[in-house]
Formats: sequence, C-alpha cells, structure tokens
Amino acid sequence: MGNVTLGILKPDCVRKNIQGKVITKIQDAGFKILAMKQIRMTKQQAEGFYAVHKGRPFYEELTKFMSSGPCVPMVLQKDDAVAAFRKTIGATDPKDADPGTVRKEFADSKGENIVHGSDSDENAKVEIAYFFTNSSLIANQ
Ligand code: IDP
Ligand code: MG
Repeated sequence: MGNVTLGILKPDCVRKNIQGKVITKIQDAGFKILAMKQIRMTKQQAEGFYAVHKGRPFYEELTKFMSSGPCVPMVLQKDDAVAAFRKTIGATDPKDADPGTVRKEFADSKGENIVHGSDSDENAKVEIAYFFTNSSLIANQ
C-alpha cells in the first residue's frame, strides 16, 4: 500500500472559511502535509480531474461546483494513506458518514461535501500529478 494520497479542500470548505478546522482534523489523524496550495480550477480543469465520472448524472453539477471558487489540493502522507484518508473524511454523503469524520462534522450535502480523497494508489498518483510537479514534492520533503 502506498503512503501518499491527494486531498482537496473543496470550494464549500474555502467559502465557509473552515480550512484550518479541517486541516487540524487531518493532522490529528496522523497525516503529514507534503505539499499544499490554493488554486481556482477552470470548468475544463475540473472536468479533467473528474474525467472518470464523465457521463454520471452528477458530473455537470460536480464540475460546476469544483470550479465555483478556490480549492486547496494537498499531498498527504501516512501509512496506507488512501484508505486512512477515506476513513478520516467519511462516506460521500454526510448523512452516511461515521461520527467524527470530516464530512459528518462539516458537510452539508452529498455534492458539497467539503473534501476530496483519492480512491486507490493508482488514482492518487494520477491526481497528485494533476496539481503538483515531482520537483515541488521533492522540495517539500
Ligand atoms: P468520493 O468523493 O467519496 O470518492 P465519488 O463517488 O467519487 O465520491 O464522487 C465524487 C464527488 O462527486 C463526490 O465527492 C461528490 O462531491 C459528488 N457526487 C457523488 N455522487 C453524487 C450525487 O449523487 N449527487 C451529487 N453529487 C455527487
Ligand atoms: Mg471518488
């Protein structure tokens, strides 16, 4: 199992101005932040990032939302990072998320659910490369 994953504080998190609270939860769960920045994706960049969901009924809403304001992609390190981070953020729909998870505590809906987490080591690698260069990662180690 790999030891890095990609997290994104989504535009609802930035709009609510609770990045610090969410980052604290992530750090308290034992993750080290290897790289982090605030950016605003264009609609096209959001469509590229979520290309695996193209054709799904929520794709348009999702890519509109993800390009609606700034977001904060971050590279997170921990043993078995992908699974550990998904456990920290909770189920996609906050209604189904376990108590104490980021989405349970902070998210309003299945669509606007505060945070993204990669779902496999393979996708984590692709998603990290979508936002960060190898040299920026090395420089942060
Ligand atoms: P995940 O973020 O928990 O991995 P995915 O199924 O990969 O969930 O979906 C990607 C994102 O698309 C979700 O985080 C959420 O923002 C949005 N999404 C997923 N399913 C729905 C839905 O049924 N309605 C609205 N938005 C959805
Ligand atoms: Mg997913």
